[in-house]
Parts: sequence; C-alpha cells; structure tokens
Amino acid sequence: MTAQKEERLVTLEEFIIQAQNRFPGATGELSQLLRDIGLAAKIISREVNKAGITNILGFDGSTNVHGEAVKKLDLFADSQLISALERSGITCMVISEENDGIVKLSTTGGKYIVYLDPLDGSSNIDVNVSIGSIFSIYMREPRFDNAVHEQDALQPGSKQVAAGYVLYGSSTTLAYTTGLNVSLFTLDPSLGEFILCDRCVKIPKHGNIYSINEGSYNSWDVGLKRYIKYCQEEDTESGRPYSARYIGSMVADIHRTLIKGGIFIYPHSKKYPNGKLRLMYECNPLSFIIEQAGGMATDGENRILDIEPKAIHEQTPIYIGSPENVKHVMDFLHEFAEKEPEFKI
Ligand code: AHM
Ligand code: MG
Repeated sequence: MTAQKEERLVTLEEFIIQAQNRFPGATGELSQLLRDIGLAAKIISREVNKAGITNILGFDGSTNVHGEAVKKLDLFADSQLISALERSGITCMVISEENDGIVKLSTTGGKYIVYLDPLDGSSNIDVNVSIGSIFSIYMREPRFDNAVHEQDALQPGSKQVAAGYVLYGSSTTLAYTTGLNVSLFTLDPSLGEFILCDRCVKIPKHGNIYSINEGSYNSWDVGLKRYIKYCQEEDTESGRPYSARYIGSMVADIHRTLIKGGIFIYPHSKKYPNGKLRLMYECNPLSFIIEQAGGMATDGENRILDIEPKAIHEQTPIYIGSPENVKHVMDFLHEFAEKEPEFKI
C-alpha cells in the first residue's frame, strides 16, 4: 500500500481521467465532480493542518440540525465543498450534515445529487485527533422542468454512483469507489497532489480488532453484550482477546478497519433507539466503500445499502467491517434476540 508499488507517481487527476477513458461513452461529468471534491479536500486539509494557529478552532455559536454545537472548521469544510460543487455546474443539490434542508445549487439542471458530511468526528477537531470528510453521489431522475425536490435524494445506498472519504490524519488520505474497486490516494504536501497508493484495496476477511463506544455497554442489546464479551475472552487459537480501538471519528475507525480488518459498530441503544450515525452521508458511503473492498455492512438485520430512506438526515445502527466478523456478530444478535427477548431494548 505504498506509492513505490506504482512504477511512476499517478495523481488523482490522472487516475480519474484514465478511468474515464476506459468508458468511451462517458461524458466526463462524474470525473469533474470527483476532481472538484479532490480540490476542496486539499483546501480543507490545509486548514485542518494549521487549525491551531488560524483561530478556526472552537464553536461558532450555532447548532446544526441535530442540535450539536457547530465548530468553525465544520462550516469552513461545508462551504468549501459546496462551492466546489457549485462551480462546475453538474450538481443540482447537496445535502449536508450542516444544513437542515436540501441545498439547491444555482445549476438546477445538474444531473448529480451529492450528500456530504463535511467534517466528521467534530468532537475530535479541537484535540488534534483524526477527522474526515465523507461524500456520496447519486444520479437524479430526469425531470422536464428541472425542479429540484428533496424526494429525488431519497434513494437507497445501492444506487450510489460514487462515494468516498478523506481522512485528515497523520497524512491526508482519500479513498473512493465508483462501484469498481476502492482506490486509495495520499496527499503529498510538497506537490499539493493526491498520489495513488493502491488502486484496489481489499479488506481482510477477518480481523482481530473491535471498535465500539464501550461506555454505552449497559444500554445495548444482550446479543451485542455477549459478542463483545466473546471478543474479550482469552482463546489463543482464535487470536482472542481482540484489541479494542475506538477513535470516535467514523472515517478514521473505518479506514483502520479497511486496512487492518475487524469490525466497527455503532448500535442502537437506549440513548439512540435508531442508532446515532446518519444513513445517507455516513453509513451509505462508507458501506459502499467497505463492500467494494470485500467487506459487509448491516444494521443488524438488513444490508445498509438496501435500506429505503425516508428522510435525508435519518439515522441507523451499523455493524461494518470484515465479512467474517460482521456475520459473527449477526449470529450473536439473532441467537440472543430469540433466547432472551426480554433483554432486547
Ligand atoms: P459527527 O458527525 O457530529 O462528528 O458525529 C459522528 C461521529 C462519528 O464520526 C463517530 O463514529 C461517532 O460520532 C462517535 O460518537 P460517540 O461519541 O457517541 O461514540
Ligand atoms: Mg458525521
């Protein structure tokens, strides 16, 4: 997974154009959209890296649609991404974690709909811990009048035409998929370019890491409690106890899961009966990536990508990662839902 594997450096721009050239009928619009996101990501990365010295840390005094305090860097990332998408005129609407309703762009004729979590892991911004941006792209149904309706954005994750994330960590990494593998790039700050480091990332079939906010243990379903106890039991043959890792930024936790394998869980609980994470701009894009890399993602019952959304900001529980780990936790959930239904929340 290093740039040396490539014979020569391939930039994100070149890679996107090469991919487009493999499809003779392609209009180049999706390629343009991905390049726009890549450019906004570079600008956000630069601001994230100097956040402590530019007075961009801290709260801006408002709250977002979920009642959470909005930090200044969230707003910066939101406006950078939206204006990058507006510039090229191929996106008709954006739905972002930072905006209550849909954001109609001036080019209502654009054929793409983009969901954004501009800066995920916001509680980590002020403490210099990894954060990320997430995007998810859909085609819009053609309309005669070019009117833009929220309803058009309510499509299941299986209809995504592309999705990806940017992780602002010890280096800045961009991962995306258009439904043909997952490609990974690292930002070379000296060149100001994302450089291809892996054109086909695969998640290990099994991993020895579990990732969950264990502080909420007491409010989980019994099946999940038993699964986590299983992860902690000693059994050298199966490599247990597993290691616990939880960063609190979904992008960072998913990136580690993609590379090292294992499972990331944000379940429903007494506090979050429908889960906390957002289906459309957190769970769907990251599930698309993980599935394309050979992994699995479910809400405990159904494949995440098959969920028919009812609202743009809806939440869902999620179990995502290496296929063997995800199947295993599902077995626990089903077994104990039947055995001890009285303990199901
Ligand atoms: P955010 O979009 O406001 O940053 O919230 C989403 C984040 C995820 O990145 C992360 O997995 C989760 O919230 C952490 O939540 P908790 O602190 O409840 O464990
Ligand atoms: Mg988020």
